[in-house]
Amino acid sequence: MNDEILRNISIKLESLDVEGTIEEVKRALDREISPFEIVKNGLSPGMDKIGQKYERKEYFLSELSLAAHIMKGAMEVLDPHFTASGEGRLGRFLIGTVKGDLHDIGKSIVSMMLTSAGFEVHDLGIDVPDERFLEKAVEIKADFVGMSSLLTTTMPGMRRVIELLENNGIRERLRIFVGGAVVTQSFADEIGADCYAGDAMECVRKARSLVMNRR
Ligand code: B1M
Repeated sequence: MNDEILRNISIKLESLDVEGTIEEVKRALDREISPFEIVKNGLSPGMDKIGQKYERKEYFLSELSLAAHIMKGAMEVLDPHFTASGEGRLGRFLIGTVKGDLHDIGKSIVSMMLTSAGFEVHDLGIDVPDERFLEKAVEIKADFVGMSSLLTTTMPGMRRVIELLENNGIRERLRIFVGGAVVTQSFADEIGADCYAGDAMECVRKARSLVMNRR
């Protein structure tokens, strides 16, 4: 039954059914399926299918925008269910999508899951200028800086931000996370990031393990 609901979420999202997707998400919550599972096994597979349709030129930008709108609606429904635990006791996590990049669905999921896992998350949003990461990291005394990029053309922004943090003497006290569809472990290694995460759960797991090892 639960698998069927999750499959329905994916199908409704893929077919760009605004109300149907939200209804299925609410049905999943009523069935006590966790918000993590709804994202991982319902919404994310739906977004993947949409990406594939875009690649096959069956969907165009207008469809992608509508999909993003539906995702946001679904995340608003899920948000209160990602109950914050520990009130930020695990550390301050600054996050944003790098300059020139407007993709925010994945980054917002990561933010919500980190909050829910007990981090104090400061989300700078999308198209974040390099200097903004630096200013905010200093202002909040961040423990972690996380950057998201979905475009090959915006990935170099991650390297620039790391260099900026280095040149201003705060790199060493931070843990830097990178992720997003185009980012890989080897790119993370190349630019000197501390952690790469392929999805939101991996990001939470790695951040938590760094905190635990530090204690
Ligand atoms: Co765009 N887009 N898009 N798009 N878009 C991609 C990324 C693309 C792969 C589609 C394709 O061509 N196959 C392609 C990039 C190709 C490349 O560079 N290699 C692309 C392109 C080309 C573009 C435009 C240039 C198109 C154009 O205008 N011609 C344009 C660029 C705009 C810009 O940013 N300047 C554009 C625009 C858009 C929309 C605005 C229409 C819309 C975004 C709306 C929004 O975000 N509010 C959009 C969408 C929806 C997509 C796809 C279809 C889906 C992205 C998404 O939300 N996935 C995408 C195709 C695809 O990825 N298959 C595509 C779901 C999300 C949950 O996954 O973001 O990967 P993701 O996040 C995951 C993990 O990656 C990870 O955790 C998340 C949750 O598990 N993660 C992190 C993410 N950030 C992390 C950070 C971390 C750790 C983990 O640490 C800090």
